[in-house]
Amino acid sequence: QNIRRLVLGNWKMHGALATNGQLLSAIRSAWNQSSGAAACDVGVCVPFPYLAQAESALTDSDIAWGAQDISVHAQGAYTGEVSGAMLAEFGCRYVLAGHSERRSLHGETSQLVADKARAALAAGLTPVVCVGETLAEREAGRTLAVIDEQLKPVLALGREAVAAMVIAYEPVWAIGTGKTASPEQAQEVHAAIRAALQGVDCAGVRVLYGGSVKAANAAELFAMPDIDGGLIGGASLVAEDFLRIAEAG
Ligand code: G2H
Repeated sequence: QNIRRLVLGNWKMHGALATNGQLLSAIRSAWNQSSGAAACDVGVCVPFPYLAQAESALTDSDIAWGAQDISVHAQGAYTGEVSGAMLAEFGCRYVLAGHSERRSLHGETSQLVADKARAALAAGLTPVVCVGETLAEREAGRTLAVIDEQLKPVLALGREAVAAMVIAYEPVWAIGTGKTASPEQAQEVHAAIRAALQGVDCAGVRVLYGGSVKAANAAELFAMPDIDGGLIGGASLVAEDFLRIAEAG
């Protein structure tokens, strides 16, 4: 099956107006001149305050933008939360749901992550649902069981919902650590995710790999049969690196 690739940057809590401006215009002009856009979708998930900047810098380009989190609520007395409708007003296409930093630092459960995915879909956004095991879970031989548990409430949203999502596999032990899963290690989990997606008739959903993806290792990861692109943290902050990864997509 030929699944269109996606390379998505996750800036995390990095950036400033001046440096963002340089980064966004560098990736915009280079990607627009590249032939890569024919084969691969590219986007950047920026901190909330910079959504308007991303929108004005990237409108009418081949690069989409999005946010890193979303409220499960549509509106109301939820101080500090940001709704899907608000993200849509700023032209977001993507929103991350359940990044491991949200799960571990903010106690997000797999059910909450599924609720966030549903809120994103309701606002017309593409949720990028992140799953991944910790080092302790991997060493205990629980990797596939953990992924299964994390996917369960998401898959329960049903075929139509799942078909409109992106899944990202990010082994927690490989995030920002410089350790990358080997292509074979990643492929094993991606194949299991693909099988779970197939169970709801959604085998065509894109499954991204994330965790210390760099220009030097992107091509070998993306060459694996069930890896459909990447979720890129640190390397998405350097235009040249991010573009090289996108070219590998
Ligand atoms: C995983 C990834 C992007 P990094 O968190 O979401 O970050 O590429 O820095 O490991």
